[in-house]
Amino acid sequence: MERFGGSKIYDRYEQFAIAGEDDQYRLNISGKAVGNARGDELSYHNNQKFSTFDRDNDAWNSGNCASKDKYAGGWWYNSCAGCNLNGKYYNSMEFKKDNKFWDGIISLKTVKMLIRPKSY
Ligand SMILES: [Ca+2]
Repeated sequence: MERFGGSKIYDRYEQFAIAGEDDQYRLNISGKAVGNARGDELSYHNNQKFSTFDRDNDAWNSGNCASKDKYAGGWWYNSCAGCNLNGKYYNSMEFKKDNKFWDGIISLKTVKMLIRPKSY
């Protein structure tokens, strides 16, 4: 992940698996996260099904995280929050400051998710 300004951060998991359609592409990660990203935001979403704007599979009972304007993208949402690499692109490192949002969202300049076989 690259921040605006050029610094790069990453997280690595020993296991990253996604279930099939019958389990709504549930996320399964394990293994100690290695990396220099702040915290381990992805583990918060572990074991969640994938949600989209028209498919609410998240753990938030009051609505659909994927259809909220501040997140605006499909992800393995728990009860929203945490990280979302499919989130809205703000084209700036600035926190979103308008009053519609209760907290700040930081947009990253670029992100990549790389997966390789365990035997690699
Ligand atoms: Ca929900």
